[in-house]
Amino acid sequence: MDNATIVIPVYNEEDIIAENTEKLVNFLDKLDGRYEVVICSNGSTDSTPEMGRELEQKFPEKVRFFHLEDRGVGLAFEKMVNEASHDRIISVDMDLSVDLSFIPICMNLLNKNSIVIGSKRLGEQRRSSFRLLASTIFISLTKILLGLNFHDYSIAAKGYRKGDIIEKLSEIDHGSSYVIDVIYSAKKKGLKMKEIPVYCHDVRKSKFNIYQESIYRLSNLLRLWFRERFS
Ligand SMILES: Nc1nc2c(ncn2[C@@H]2O[C@H](COP(=O)(O)OP(=O)(O)O)[C@@H](O)[C@H]2O)c(=O)[nH]1
Ligand SMILES: [Mg+2]
Repeated sequence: MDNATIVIPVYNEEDIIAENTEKLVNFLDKLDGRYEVVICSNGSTDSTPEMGRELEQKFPEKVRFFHLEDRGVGLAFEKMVNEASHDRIISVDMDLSVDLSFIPICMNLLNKNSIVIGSKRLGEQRRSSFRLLASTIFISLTKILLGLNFHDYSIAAKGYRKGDIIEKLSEIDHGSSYVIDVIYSAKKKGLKMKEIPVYCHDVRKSKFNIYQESIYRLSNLLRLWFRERFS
């Protein structure tokens, strides 16, 4: 039997949090094994926190909600992993833009891997051309600078074994670069990782500012490279 904790970071998601959490719960109910959905908001200013608490009431023992004051998906990830009751952790976005079939496949792969990387590059995706270009450049640089050969370092569609990543958790970046931090430290430890294609349909406006996010991610990448090279 496979048990898993599904983690979802949220920021001002009042439009979709109720509907999509219910959709996810219905999907997970049909799978074998026990699960919990852990949702963590940081700094949401709309009614997301109240709605999150209502979801906890509506789905006791299935949905847990946390709210942190400071923004940053890395902070939310750290909180959710610390809170997770199961060793298999699967990260998805609140817009459920990645096909949910990733979840059972990932659960299974986590039996033999420490990290599973769902990659939109290898699957189909309908995303804006600017986002595609920015991610192509970023993925190439990650390969050149850190020697990481994966194709997707976004938050969604990633699986982690809690026991394998917990040690470095307090050191991860507080923004979205935490994904690279976790994967890079797993590579250095020689942990087993597996990349699989995912289907992604994402047309809504990002909650991230794409320009700010590109600069932030790039500087974080350079910082990691610099630290490795000169320390
Ligand atoms: N906890 C938390 N979640 C965030 C923050 N910013 C974005 N998110 C969530 O991260 C997920 C991915 O956001 P989305 O806008 O779909 O990203 P994109 O489609 O990859 O550009 C969604 O569930 C957002 O609500 C944040 O500062 N804190
Ligand atoms: Mg999205």
